[in-house]
Amino acid sequence: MGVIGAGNIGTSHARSLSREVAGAQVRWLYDADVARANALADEIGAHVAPTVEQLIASSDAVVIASPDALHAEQALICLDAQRPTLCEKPLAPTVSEATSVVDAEIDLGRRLISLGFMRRFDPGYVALKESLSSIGQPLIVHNVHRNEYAPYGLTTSGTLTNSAIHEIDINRWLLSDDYATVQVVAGKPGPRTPEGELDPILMLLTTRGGVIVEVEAFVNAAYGYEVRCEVVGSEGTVEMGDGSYLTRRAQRAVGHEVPELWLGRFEDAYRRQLQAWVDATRVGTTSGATAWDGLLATITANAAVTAITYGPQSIELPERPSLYR
Ligand code: ISE
Repeated sequence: MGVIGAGNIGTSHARSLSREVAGAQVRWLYDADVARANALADEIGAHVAPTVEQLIASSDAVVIASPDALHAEQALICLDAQRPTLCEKPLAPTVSEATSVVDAEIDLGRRLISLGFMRRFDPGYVALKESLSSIGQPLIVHNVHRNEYAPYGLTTSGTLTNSAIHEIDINRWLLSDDYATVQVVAGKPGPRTPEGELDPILMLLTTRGGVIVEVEAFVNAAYGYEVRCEVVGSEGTVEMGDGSYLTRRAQRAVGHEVPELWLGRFEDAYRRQLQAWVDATRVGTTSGATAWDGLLATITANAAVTAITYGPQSIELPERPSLYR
């Protein structure tokens, strides 16, 4: 395998592929910061590739964990070289770049991209999806997505295309439904919100089947990282908490620790996602979300960005190509 990017998530994927996931070895790493790539390469016994192109040419399969704006151009090189690829979300921040990847895959006539919407592998979300049949018809989904501090200094559009895009994908997957409309409501900024940005925000989506999906996205929530989801159905509700399983009582307080970053909360999901991808790659298929799912999420996130300025938007989706049926 080759891993592009030795930041937070690239490091986590490279370590996990080397130590926890069966059937894969990380041979190549690339990062624009060579010192960072060298340190990780020494740690896991890999080599540093001088360029992205060389990494892709030398690897049987590739993980793209670079900054969002580079995902599409690197995915295109992987497709050109016909390498199975696990591309971190988002497929791209813009609709035109995401479309170029889907078009290239269609031209190739084969699916090679698996998209890193890892929540689809999270035991909490999997259990939530399985339990939906016990609450009648889903009517409303309430979502909370909070970061302790804005990762990578996210701006408001980044909150939608990088962070809340997880809710866009996971609710579509939970409900097996596509979106029809989106609007965004912003209140007063918190004291940690940078000048000119909106945070927290509420994104309100409706699905084609008529379900309301409400998302609180708060990237400067100060106290830690938290993700919750509650589905309200016609016969009951089911709620996924923040994924903590231990309750601690000490110093006259009861509770549990809140992680700083998503890597803690979704550790299991990331590992399961990598194992599923390696297993799929070995038999020539993909796993989890596809490039098509990535394109739909990027279209929806960009409609939400437009909604900030122009009010509620209807979401126009292209027709699903046969490669993704
Ligand atoms: C980050 O890139 C992730 O993917 C995390 O899961 C998400 O919670 C965070 O907000 C994003 O910035």
